[in-house]
Amino acid sequence: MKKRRLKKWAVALLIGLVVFAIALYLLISYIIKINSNPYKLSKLGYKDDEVTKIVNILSDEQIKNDILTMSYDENLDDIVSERYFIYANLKRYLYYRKLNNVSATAVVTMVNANRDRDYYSNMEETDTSKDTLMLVNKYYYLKEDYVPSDLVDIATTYAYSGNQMRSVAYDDLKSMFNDAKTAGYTLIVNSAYRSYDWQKTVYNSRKVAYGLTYADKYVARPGNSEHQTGLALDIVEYGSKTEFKDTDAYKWLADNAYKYGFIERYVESQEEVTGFSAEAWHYRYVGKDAAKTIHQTGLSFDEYYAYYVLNKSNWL
Ligand code: DAL
Ligand code: ZN
Repeated sequence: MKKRRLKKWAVALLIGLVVFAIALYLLISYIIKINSNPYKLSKLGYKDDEVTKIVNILSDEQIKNDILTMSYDENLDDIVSERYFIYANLKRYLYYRKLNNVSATAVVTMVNANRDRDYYSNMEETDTSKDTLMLVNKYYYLKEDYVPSDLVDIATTYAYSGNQMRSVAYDDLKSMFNDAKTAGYTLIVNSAYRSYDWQKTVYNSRKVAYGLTYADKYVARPGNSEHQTGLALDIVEYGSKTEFKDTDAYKWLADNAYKYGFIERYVESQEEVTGFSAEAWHYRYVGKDAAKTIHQTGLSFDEYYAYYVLNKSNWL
């Protein structure tokens, strides 16, 4: 009799413990859930598929410190999924998208190239230690007294006399022009290194003749020209009267320049990004690795710089 009562008591205790354990488990699970980023995101209004994308791409810290402090944004999931998404630009992307009804790809392209800001605004001195990858455009400038330390005269086989460029790119230029010649095209450099003062003269004369808007479309302001880097070259076909962009020589150069570390810098499809009208003749030395990536991806150098040079952590 006593034994039986004890048995019953033991069973009741066991059941009680199991129920308690289940209740505790459910409570802990619930607490963990309501403190998790996915739950908090869904509470903010993000749908399941949006939550999945966001948690797969952003870190817990990024979600906690930034995303959860902002209100729901219907463009967030598309923007973070972009190939060239840079986390540091997130708020600028979202703001730009609010003002412009364009695709997530266009948003990332424009903001990475600083095009959410007016040309020649928010200017920063460029980091010349980036060497052949230094970016000079309408947002990054070179100081008036910047002169490359390794300028060399370009032989008249390759350039009209009086032209200089950085020696770091000279061998590649010679190989490129020699191979072009073998392919049947004689290329020549019209204009290479231009000092700050020289660029000032070019820009001012264009401004006086045609006005500010026109000048800004075709010529960089002094300090903002790639020609001051000694890495930019204006190339044409020797002796040809045809506009360079309509020549086979141009076609050869556009297709092959990357193999020698050069890129066509101002292309028609990127006028909105670079801020310059297309210039079939203007080539920029960036080195072979960068030139190859730019050739393969179709990125502008401005976007390449933002993603691959400044934001290296993105691709390690
Ligand atoms: N024409 C190019 C943009 C320059 O002036 O540097
Ligand atoms: Zn040029």
